[in-house]
Order: sequence, then structure tokens, then C-alpha cells
Amino acid sequence: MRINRTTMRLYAITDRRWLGSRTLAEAVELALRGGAGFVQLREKNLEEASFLKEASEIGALCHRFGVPLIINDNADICLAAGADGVHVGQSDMEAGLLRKKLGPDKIIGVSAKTVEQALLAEAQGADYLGVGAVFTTGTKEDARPIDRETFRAITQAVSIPVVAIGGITEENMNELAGCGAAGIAVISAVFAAEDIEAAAKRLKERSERLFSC
Ligand code: TZP
Ligand code: MG
Repeated sequence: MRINRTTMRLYAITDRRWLGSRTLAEAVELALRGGAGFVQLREKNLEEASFLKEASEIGALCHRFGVPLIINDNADICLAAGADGVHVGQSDMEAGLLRKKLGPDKIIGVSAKTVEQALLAEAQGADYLGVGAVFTTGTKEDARPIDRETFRAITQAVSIPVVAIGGITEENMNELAGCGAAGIAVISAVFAAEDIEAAAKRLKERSERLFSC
């Protein structure tokens, strides 16, 4: 499965803190119905066997919608579950080693905060970048905001798609106009919503309008 900028308009990242009475699969299915074109399974505290079972289940669900499933920071789970790729941060395995481990066909995403990190990740084989936090977020405690000029410099420096992440809502996303992003990656704007499908649909429509050029 290859990626292009249009599949990255709305990238939904899971967080089981918001599930309430729903299962993760139910929440992800609603996000997919709303138009999420990319999904990341982000599990911080799940033991290996449950993570693998979940990744296989969520992967099958995403594939029914023709959407790639990316695993946060776990190449072994990606390979074992037949997921489509792995997303790593700056303190995780570097993209070059990850590419060797995953082979040429899996998708590699890297979090970057500077032009140097972005160029290095691209050179090492990353397929896309997640750049932020573009707004203040309560979802990731150690997420520091980056300014709009740095964001724009990164999108101008690399040729792979860049998704904006961090604190993005329906209300503030228009501030990202003209910054060169391919789309938005969100956790709470989708998964904390009462109506996940409707929230995803609105975010996707706004993102398509905002980033279509
Ligand atoms: N990386 C940078 S900010 C962030 C991650 C995973 C959290 C995004 O969550 P939200 O709820 O969309 O602000
Ligand atoms: Mg990580």
C-alpha cells in the first residue's frame, strides 16, 4: 500500500483513554466511516500478545476500508500483524534501521520538530513526517509546541508528505492554512468526540478544503 498526500488529509491516532463504553474497534470503525484515511494504533501499556491481537483486528478493519494501519513504535508487531507501517519518534529506532527491518514496502513515519530531523528522516527512508505540536495539547505530556515558521520550513525542505499534529481542533485548524501540510493527525478531536463519525467527517471536509492545493 503506497501513500500520497490525499490519503493523509485526516490521520486518526488511537487512544484508549477516550473509549468510555466503546471498544477500540468500534471507535476506529466510526472514525473510518467518517473518512479517516490513515490510522495509527498507539498503545503505550499493552503487553505483547494483546497488542498483536488488537493490531491484527484493527488492521483487518482498516483494510476493509482500504486504509493503512500504522503501528506506533513497534516493528515486530507491525510485521507479525501484517500492518502497513510503523511510526517512530526521535528517541525510538531511527528510520534507516527501521527500513532495514521492515523492508521496502512498509510505510515509515517519523516525528520531527526541526528541519535537520526532517531531512535526516527523509534521507533514511521515511515516507511521511508528523510535525508538531502545532497547538498546545493535553494529550501528550511532553509535547512542546513548534512555531508556524518552523513548520513551514520543514514542509518546504522535504518532498514527503507532512502531517500537522498536536492540539488540532475543528476550531483552530484554519490557522494551518498555507503551511504546506498534507493533512492533520488527531487523537482527541476524533476519539474524544461524542459522535466520532460526525467529528471525523467534519475534520476531513475541512482538511480537504484547507490542504487541497
Ligand atoms: N505527538 C505530538 S502531539 C501528540 C502526539 C502523539 C498528541 C496529539 O493528540 P491531540 O489530542 O490530537 O492533541
Ligand atoms: Mg514513540
